[in-house]
Amino acid sequence: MSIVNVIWHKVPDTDSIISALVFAEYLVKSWVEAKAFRLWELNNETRFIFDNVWADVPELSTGFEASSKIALVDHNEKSQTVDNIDELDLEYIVDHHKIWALSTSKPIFVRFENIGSTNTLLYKMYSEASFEISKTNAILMISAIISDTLLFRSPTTTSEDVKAIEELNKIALIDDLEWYALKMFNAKSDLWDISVGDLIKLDYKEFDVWNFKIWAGTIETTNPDYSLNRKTEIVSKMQEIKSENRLDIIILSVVDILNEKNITIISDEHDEKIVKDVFWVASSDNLADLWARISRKKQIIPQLTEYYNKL
Ligand SMILES: [Mn+2]
Repeated sequence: MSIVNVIWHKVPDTDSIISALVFAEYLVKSWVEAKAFRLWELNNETRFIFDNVWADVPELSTGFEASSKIALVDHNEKSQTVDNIDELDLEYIVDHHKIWALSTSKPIFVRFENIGSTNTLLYKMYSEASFEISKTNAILMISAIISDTLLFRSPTTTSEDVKAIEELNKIALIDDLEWYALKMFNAKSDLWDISVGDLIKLDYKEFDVWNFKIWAGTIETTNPDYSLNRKTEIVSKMQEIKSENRLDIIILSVVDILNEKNITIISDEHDEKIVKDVFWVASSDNLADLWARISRKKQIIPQLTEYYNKL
């Protein structure tokens, strides 16, 4: 039997990377040969978490041959996964995002729930199967849930996420979760040596609505001024990315995690008008104040999707 390659989306965040590791282990415990791969470098937050527990980072994949078995975690859209997904043998999806144009040629295993983190879902799957969770994995899974829910600040948070952290912490034994979360957020905000191009691509979702191509980037940070002060450079790079990728719209939300505020950078007048129509906010000097819309998944992408759906 050939191995199942468990992969996360192209631009990996903490939840997706840890999901891949934890789900690969779940498959192995279920007697399915599986291995987690990464498609990209880790961001500073994820690096901090892995260093903290001395966990091994999954190998970088150089691509998968046609017919390789694949499991997708924390994503399900073609625009966010490996380029040759259509040639691969998709067997599993474990995710908590919206679903767009998903189709397969044979029955597969899927598990979706409307909860704050894929790791909460994996925690439930481990519990249901009575699989043991190691201390290292418990710390990793807690970190992933903290990262996706911004320690319960995000409106995506459910009581199941809270419960999962509570239960996992009986194994992980992290004394002060607030303090630990702040260390994570500060690591994520440490962007002093990053180029503007990498900053824009740090955490973005590209998605299609019919023929429209939408790019929604986010910088979750405890230091929003750092990015906002580089606005001029960022705007011109965003214009470049927009024309290179033939995007219909590109936005970059600078999310102040601790104050729960979203200032979004917009690169041209066309996008300014759309942001105004969608979110009912005026923008000036390439900035729109989107108030407390700190969840891209719930407060940005659905609204943009609905707008383009109606065009
Ligand atoms: Mn996630």
